[in-house]
Amino acid sequence: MDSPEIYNHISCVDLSKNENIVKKRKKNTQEFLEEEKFDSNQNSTKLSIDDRKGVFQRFYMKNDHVCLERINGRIVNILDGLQLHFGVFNSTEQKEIVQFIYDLQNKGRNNELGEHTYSEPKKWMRGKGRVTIQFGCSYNYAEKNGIPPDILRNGNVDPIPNLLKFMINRLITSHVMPISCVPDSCIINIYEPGDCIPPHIDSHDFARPFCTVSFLSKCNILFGHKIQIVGPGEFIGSASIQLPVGSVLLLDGNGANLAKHCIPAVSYKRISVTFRKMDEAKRPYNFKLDSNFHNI
Ligand SMILES: O=C(O)CCC(=O)C(=O)O
Repeated sequence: MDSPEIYNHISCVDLSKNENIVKKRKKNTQEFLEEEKFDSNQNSTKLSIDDRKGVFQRFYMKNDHVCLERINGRIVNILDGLQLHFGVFNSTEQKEIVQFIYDLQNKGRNNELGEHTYSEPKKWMRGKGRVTIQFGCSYNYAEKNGIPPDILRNGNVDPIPNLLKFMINRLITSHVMPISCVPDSCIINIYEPGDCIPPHIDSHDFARPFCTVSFLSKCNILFGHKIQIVGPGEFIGSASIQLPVGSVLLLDGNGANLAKHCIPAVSYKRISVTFRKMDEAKRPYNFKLDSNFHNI
């Protein structure tokens, strides 16, 4: 099922397009949009308005998020360091990834995944039912006896499957994630309507930046130096960013380290896949670095 060949067709089909993305991502967004405008004007006889809109929407990055808060007497942009990327995975790839995640969920339900890989809590109240599937390491979300959440050093967790490695490869080759930060762990969140993720700052057991890819339905992510919990799955933050289907949110700087983030109870089923590189000193004791990633 998870043989190395299986997802080769995805990488091959997109290779030429990918090279274009890489070239274009080296420029800043404004330059890129200008160039796209120029290209699409040149091609105006060939491209319909919808095609041209598609070109604009397909490959670009937004990194000018601003939300000023006063923290310790200083005014800071708590969203500094965030980037929202579009067009990194096409719709066919998104469908394959979602199907693969459903297959993983079935395996998890049949106890075919590692002990700490699959978790499906009982839905005893609104906001408390998110399914998680973790690879590379298992992260203990609950704070216990004042000990902050961290990576389980002794946890038995499955290695990153090939389709998720394909995603990592794409994130690196399309310059969303820097080569210095090749992710070696991943967490899939499956949200049913009403599920949420409460306010948190990702543990410093993980390097910055890290990123999250959104599937199935759009939702808003809230940020704030402080985020108020107003009810089950209901939060008030100082900034809200929409995460469209297929987008990749990269978190770095203040957006990753100063601001908390959360996903309020979603209205529609949603899946997110978060990729992070572990601090080498915090990796699980039995962690083996994947040879495929030595030479990315
Ligand atoms: O689902 C998302 O978009 C956010 C996921 C997240 O914050 C996490 O897994 O820590």
